[in-house]
Amino acid sequence: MIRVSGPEAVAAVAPLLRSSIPLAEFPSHTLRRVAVVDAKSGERVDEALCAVMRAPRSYTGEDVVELSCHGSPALLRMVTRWIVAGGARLAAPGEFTRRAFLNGRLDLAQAEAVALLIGARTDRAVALAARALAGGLSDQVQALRDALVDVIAGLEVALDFPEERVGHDVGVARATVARLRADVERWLASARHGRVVHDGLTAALVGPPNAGKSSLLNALLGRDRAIVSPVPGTTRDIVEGTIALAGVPLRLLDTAGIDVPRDGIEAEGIRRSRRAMEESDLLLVVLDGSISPARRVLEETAHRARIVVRAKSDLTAHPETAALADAVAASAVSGGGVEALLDRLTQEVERRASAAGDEGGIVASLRQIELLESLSRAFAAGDAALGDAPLEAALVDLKDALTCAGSILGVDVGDAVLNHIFSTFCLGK
Ligand SMILES: Nc1nc2c(ncn2[C@@H]2O[C@H](COP(=O)(O)OP(=O)(O)OP(=O)(O)O)[C@@H](O)[C@H]2O)c(=O)[nH]1
Ligand SMILES: [Mg+2]
Repeated sequence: MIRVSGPEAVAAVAPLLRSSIPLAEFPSHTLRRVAVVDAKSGERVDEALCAVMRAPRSYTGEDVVELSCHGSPALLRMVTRWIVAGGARLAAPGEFTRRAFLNGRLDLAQAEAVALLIGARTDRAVALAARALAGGLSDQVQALRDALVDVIAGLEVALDFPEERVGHDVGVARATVARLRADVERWLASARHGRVVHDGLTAALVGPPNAGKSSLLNALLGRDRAIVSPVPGTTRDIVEGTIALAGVPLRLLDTAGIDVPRDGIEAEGIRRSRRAMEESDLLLVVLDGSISPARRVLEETAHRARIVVRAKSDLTAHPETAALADAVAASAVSGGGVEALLDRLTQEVERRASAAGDEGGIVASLRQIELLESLSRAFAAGDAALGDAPLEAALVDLKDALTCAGSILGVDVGDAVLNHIFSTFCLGK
């Protein structure tokens, strides 16, 4: 689809189209069949569907023409080139959404939700981003702003007319600030969980050589991803694959077995294993269940969030390994225990992704999360100042809070912030 936005959109596209009525007379928001022609030679290159959405009722708030062609990259390049020759220019990344924001069609939290929606990798991440796009966070922050403006105005009146007992009672103001702060804390917790749903988690399979790590990776992924062999030290590079558990992308990293390296290549492999461990949210410590447990790896990972796996559970278990508390037995050969391991993993993922389900769930950009944190700090300072400092001091903090809330919605944010946000979008969005 080729999208053209701006006051000259119709003029830029019209010369390329042949249709029963001229493009300029198309009723707004209706789809019509058109022929796309080379404006110079008049030769037909495609049959397309075309819609004109007139300002201000369009995505960008400007006149928008959308042309759905058959979609060969060569054809689209050609038609785009002709439209550019007709007076348009190529859009910058995220420029349509930026214009939508600048024209008041979306607030900044919603504009960022567009990027989150595009980047969503699971149904659950899509649902969270869609809610943010529909104004989930925006409505809450807008209501908070209104309440805060009310408190600030009341306190200012009280400050100006100290004798007359008008404006806000400090006790009432404090109660409101405490309530707003509690709201922000709740949103923050929710947004942090939402980030997990959006970004996903990483789990590394670690353990001694030959324990069955690569076989287990393949079993968990349900495909033959990593090389498996009876020779210890088969895996050297990190091999990865992603599965979705509870609607959260989980990146699995298969690593080189950790032992005393026999050569430089193994030493490098083990160095990479340790780096993968550091980068992971969770470890799957894989032990060969048929031999005595590898104490070294167990000790090294003792302080980490981990699931211990007794691999090769189809073989006779070694009594010491079988005695390990809370280990999950699994066999990549028979498939036994793999479901139970996936269930354990799902529980771990679910615990990090949501404390109380997605009810009222929020996914926010990192920028929004930082602003929510600043907002919470400003409320804490404001609350303390309302307790024992002059009103002026509390007002400074509450006005800081107001600025943070405004920034989430895009009030008075500068070009630098907008450039940063929209540069992360893809072209055409
Ligand atoms: N019986 C049985 N053998 C297994 C099982 N899983 C792996 N093996 C065998 O154990 C050997 C090592 O398996 P890998 O998956 O390559 O082990 P690894 O931990 O990735 O080994 P390195 O990459 O060398 O550290 C291979 O011969 C596998 O066929 C299992 O569940 N049951
Ligand atoms: Mg391996």
